[in-house]
Amino acid sequence: MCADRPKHPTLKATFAERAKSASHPLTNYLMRLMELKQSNLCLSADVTSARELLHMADKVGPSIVILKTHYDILAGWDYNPQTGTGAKLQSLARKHGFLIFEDRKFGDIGHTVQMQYTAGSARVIDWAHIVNVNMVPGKAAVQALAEAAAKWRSRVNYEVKTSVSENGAEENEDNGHLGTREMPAPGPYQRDNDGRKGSIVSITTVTQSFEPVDSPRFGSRIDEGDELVYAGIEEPPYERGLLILAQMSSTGNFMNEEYTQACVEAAREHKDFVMGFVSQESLNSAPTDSFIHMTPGCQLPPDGEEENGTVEGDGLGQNYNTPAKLVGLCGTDVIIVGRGIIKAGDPQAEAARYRDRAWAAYQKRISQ
Ligand code: S5P
Repeated sequence: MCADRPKHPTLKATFAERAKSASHPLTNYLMRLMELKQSNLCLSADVTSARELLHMADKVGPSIVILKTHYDILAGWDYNPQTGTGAKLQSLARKHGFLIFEDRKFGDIGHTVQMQYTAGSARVIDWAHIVNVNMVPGKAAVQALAEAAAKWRSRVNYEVKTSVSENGAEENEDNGHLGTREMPAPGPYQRDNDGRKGSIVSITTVTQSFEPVDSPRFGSRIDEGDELVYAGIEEPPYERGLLILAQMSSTGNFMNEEYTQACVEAAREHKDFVMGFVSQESLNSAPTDSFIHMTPGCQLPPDGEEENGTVEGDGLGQNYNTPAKLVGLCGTDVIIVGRGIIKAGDPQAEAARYRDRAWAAYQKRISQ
């Protein structure tokens, strides 16, 4: 299943060693977190409601280093930037020590992916440390996302202050991101005798300005769990990271070797934003490559049958391999597990089992 590639030095190095040479601050952080939690497990929380997602994140949080979401499959996602589902996830991430990876697979022209990433009701960039891109439209999508993230980063230490005033709003100035915006809002109208809308008699002005803040803007303290912060490591850096979807786990996908290599080239061109890949194997090949690899399509045979058990696909194109194969043989770093954990009778215990097996495979790999 994985290509017979020359062994790259990153396959033998510990995550602590690789953290030091990581070109992306979030990769450095993640690798230190992995060593601290002794976990290279990402939960793909493909449940059906935002409520279940938060419940699952809280239960499984201690075993994982990344929580992967598909926000658009969840019923009841609350879009409020301060108190909604994204903010609550951020809170759980701080409590348990994990990063959030929105598996959005952006795949459009640069301008559109920028808007999908930073705007709209979900405002993915505000709560997801990591996102991924499906590079079919070309490298420009990577460049565009990198620019959007850099712009977002440049204003992250500022918070929006909103004030409202009545009348006298002469100016309507827009100084850009760090300036002041004034938007006339509908004010009271005088009615004609027959009840039709007449002339405007007052103007309400909503003023939004960005002010510097010392505390993290996106670590909103929103519920009782907020006081808890995972000990032993600082909070993650503000930098956002990208994974390029370079290989897929599904039967008959169209990502051939040439395509995968184009993904690797794009990653090398944007090392300050691209952390690595969603792939089926390690793609580090140049001496200076230090990318991280995350791999879905992972399941374990039932407990007690691991020695001789096999894992079938899901009947819808998904293929599964064990952590031993993916981490040990194919050299991936993080396993991504969805239904193997969330459909288990005891997801918490099952997550611990996957964590143990994936970590053991990593330890075996670096010791060989
Ligand atoms: O090649 C891929 C890439 C991804 S991101 N194959 C995948 O399965 N995924 C995602 O990983 C998929 O969208 C799903 O969220 C998860 C696998 O879920 P599982 O239930 O099959 O473990």
